[in-house]
Amino acid sequence: MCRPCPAKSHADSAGMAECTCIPNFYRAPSDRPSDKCTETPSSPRNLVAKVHQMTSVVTLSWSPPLNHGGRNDTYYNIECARCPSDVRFSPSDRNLNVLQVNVSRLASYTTYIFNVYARNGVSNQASVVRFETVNATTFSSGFTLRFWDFKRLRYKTDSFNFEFIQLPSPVRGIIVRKITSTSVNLEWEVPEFPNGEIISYQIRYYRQDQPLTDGKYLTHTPTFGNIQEKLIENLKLLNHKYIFQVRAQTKSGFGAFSHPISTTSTNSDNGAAFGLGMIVAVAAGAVFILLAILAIIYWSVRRSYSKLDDRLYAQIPLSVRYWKGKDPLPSTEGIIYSNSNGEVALPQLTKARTYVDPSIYGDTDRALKEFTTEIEANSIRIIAVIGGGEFGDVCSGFLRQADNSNRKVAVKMLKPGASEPDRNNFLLEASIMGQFLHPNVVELLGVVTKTRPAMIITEFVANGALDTFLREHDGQFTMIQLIGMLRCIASGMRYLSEMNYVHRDLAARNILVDETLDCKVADFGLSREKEEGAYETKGGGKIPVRWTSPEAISYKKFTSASDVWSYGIVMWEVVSYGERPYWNWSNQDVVQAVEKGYRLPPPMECPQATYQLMLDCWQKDRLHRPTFGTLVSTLDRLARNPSILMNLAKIRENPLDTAIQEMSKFQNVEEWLESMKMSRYRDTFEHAGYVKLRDIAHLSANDLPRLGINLVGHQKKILKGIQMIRARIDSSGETFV
Ligand code: 32W
Repeated sequence: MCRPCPAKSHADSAGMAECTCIPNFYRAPSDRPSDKCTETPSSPRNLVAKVHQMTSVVTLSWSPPLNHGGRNDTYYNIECARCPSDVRFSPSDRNLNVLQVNVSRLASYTTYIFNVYARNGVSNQASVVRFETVNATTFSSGFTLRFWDFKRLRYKTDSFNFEFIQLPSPVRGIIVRKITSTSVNLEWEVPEFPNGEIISYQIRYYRQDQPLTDGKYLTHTPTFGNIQEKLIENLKLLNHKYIFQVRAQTKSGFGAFSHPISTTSTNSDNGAAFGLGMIVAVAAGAVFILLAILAIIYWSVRRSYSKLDDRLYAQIPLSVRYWKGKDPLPSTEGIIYSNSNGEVALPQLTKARTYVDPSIYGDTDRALKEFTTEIEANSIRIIAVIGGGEFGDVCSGFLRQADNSNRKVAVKMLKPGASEPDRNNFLLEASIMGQFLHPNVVELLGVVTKTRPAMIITEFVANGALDTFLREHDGQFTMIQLIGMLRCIASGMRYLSEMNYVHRDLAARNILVDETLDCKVADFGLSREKEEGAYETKGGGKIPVRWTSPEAISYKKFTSASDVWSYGIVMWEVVSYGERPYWNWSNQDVVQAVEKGYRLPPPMECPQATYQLMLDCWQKDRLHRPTFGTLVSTLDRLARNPSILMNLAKIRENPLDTAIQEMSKFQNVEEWLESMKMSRYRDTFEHAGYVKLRDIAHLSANDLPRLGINLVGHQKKILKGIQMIRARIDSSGETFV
């Protein structure tokens, strides 16, 4: 069969087996020879970058190219020149078939250039790639620490801003090139990760027999090219050994110093006594010998330092800078860079007063009068329902204030038809909240008790509950932002514990997040939001089992130390972006596992130090747990010391994890036997009439030989399995199939 060449191809003569593509047109490897030739797509259109004010997440969106090149396999790649090494593209930066991508974990107040490439199946063969460019400047990706003035009940004017910055990595390949009796020519390579434009290099040198503090510093302006060199003069090399180090500086600050390199003295050069020719000859000879020695030293030093080098290079060039004041970025003098311990004394907070248990008033109305303000119902305008609780709905609304301005508020309403005790409990919560005033505790504005329905009016916190908020922003925050949120919660809890208030229900669902990511502790009371499966009735009271310490579960020992346990769970929820603690395990399994010493594993990308803090909160002995005060200062130290945060916790496979998960998997005797690798006794149990798990729960050691299970090892294994089932039935009353 003879056919004309397909589109965009030609044949040099008639009857060719295959047609060649015309210039700039191609066939993809998967195309058939009979397919038309196609070209690369034109560039994406209407590329825009939107920077999210709060998270500094950059959203890039674009429209498809006008020309798809005659194909239908267009895809997009994103390139970002100076993005941090751990930048995150969601869903991806490669092979995108969507028209939008989120870029997160960018540095604060930095302008980034993004290229969006349109590609298709023939792009690999073409030399031109078409792209569109856009730039975006981020806001803060750190957090602000504000201080609360207890005397004036408002923020102090001083605050601290913390953020990660990228510093240049250490310079590489530092060597001494030329050496005379008084000078040295130092050479080095530019850092592997400059993380910005290098403004200068700083050379530090000191005599080996003198302390580092007597060291001298020189500045070198970068020259073009990979190798930089600097002549260092006025040295006394005849009798002394010198140590040299170099570091790079960008506008973010100095990187770490390179490994030290040393030079050894020579005493053969005796300048003045010799003739000029002699000097030159001796100097040349000395230099030659020295160079030979140095070359040997250089290689050996290089080798002995290569380990150190690895460590330096592995050190991710991140640091923290922080500054006082409310502005996003102060003048350069105001910025304090963290040093290796990063210690700075932060102002101490004034001691708070003690909270009064309103139930001692006996009469709710008296407690309310003491601690709350009555608000007229007609000054409140309800807008929308934003949540529901056991005692009624939570709504957003506006409160008309004395100066006639409207303030956005949250209104918790008592549901119609609530009983008198319900109403009392509902309002008791308000009289607890009314005693607190702290930036990290949700603020009560007033109550409506004179008219129905009764209402509790609080400040409105823009981003709602922390657990849902984190789930909606999965993976979008820097570790320092997460630490910032945790710091807020710890600070609010420190305040509450100083007031001798025990929360009993600290959980991410009871934390509110505002527009600046500041967190506020909420929910004071007995009106528990009924989250699916979060609470378990135990002897009258409801207990959020997964968040509660063992001593509080077993003998109702609720203290600030049990709040600290819950705080550890909240830390885990935060770092895992709202994962449910202990996943889908049943409450009984959680209690048993925790009792046996099992603890939640570190969430993904969790710094070891953060995980250690969680483990500290989950100490079995409550007296060994940290206090909220300690937690706040430890978190401050973490926020100021990024090198600690860089060391991530290793996730270890915990046998108990699998054991418990296994345990909830099987539903009948057959599955149970299989889980213990004891399926050989399947018929034994079946013939004896044991099918359901409940049937075997009462079996004892004496029953097993009767069934025909005679091996002692097998008996032990099966008995252990029976005990686990019994424990499960005992603690739950759960019905087994
Ligand atoms: O977006 C939100 N919810 C999901 C969609 O709803 C339709 C949301 C946004 C902001 C807030 C809540 C949800 N903010 C907020 N919620 C509160 C609150 C203050 N702000 C919820 C409860 C309380 C205060 C409160 C707690 C205890 N007692 C009284 C009130």
